[in-house]
Amino acid sequence: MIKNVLNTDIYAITDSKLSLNRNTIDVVKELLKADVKLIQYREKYKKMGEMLKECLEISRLCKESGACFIVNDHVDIAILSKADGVHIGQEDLPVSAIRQLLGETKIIGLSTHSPKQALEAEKLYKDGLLNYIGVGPIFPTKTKVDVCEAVGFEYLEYVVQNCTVPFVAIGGIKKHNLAEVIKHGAKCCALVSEIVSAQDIPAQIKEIRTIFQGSKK
Ligand code: 3NM
Repeated sequence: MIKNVLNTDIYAITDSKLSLNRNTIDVVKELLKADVKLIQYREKYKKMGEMLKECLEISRLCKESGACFIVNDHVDIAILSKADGVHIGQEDLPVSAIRQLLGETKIIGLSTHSPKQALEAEKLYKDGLLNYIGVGPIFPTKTKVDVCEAVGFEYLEYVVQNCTVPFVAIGGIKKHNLAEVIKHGAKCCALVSEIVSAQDIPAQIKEIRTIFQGSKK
């Protein structure tokens, strides 16, 4: 059976451009202090060497805390840093090729933005190649520059009703709209700017968790 890492409420994703000049390692330490169990390293503007160095350290910290560590896009860095897996987009290498590189035990997540992509991902999941999908952007977001228009709740509901692949809702999710996303069926949500741009990350995580607890169906 393919491993499900989305059995947690918050999926935190790094972005040093939005982190109020804090370095990524310090942000990850704050996330771990707040007991976040799923962290993705997503840095679009750093050199490969710097990313590898940071991922080696984050991988170690996550192992120490029992958190799952996913690297965005860079399979090579994921392998070298002994991360738990990678998260890729529709334009990256096919999931089957990445599975070949990573082996059976690692996590592979794939961003999806339409019912067609969800159905393709569902097949990959049933074939034991893919672990989870991202579903978004639910709301408009400035964090991901090359992403399509917001898909709204329509696409989220489609996935809830038609797919068995584990999914994480993403894109423009903030404290003020999180309850609605959960009510539409999302059990795991990824928030980038809302978490990494917070002055006090553990306090922000606590508030987000309270919303999760108050919104469970
Ligand atoms: N992926 P924020 S939207 C990284 O729809 C990412 O696949 C998306 O950032 C997708 O929480 C997104 O700051 C950015 O809106 C989410």
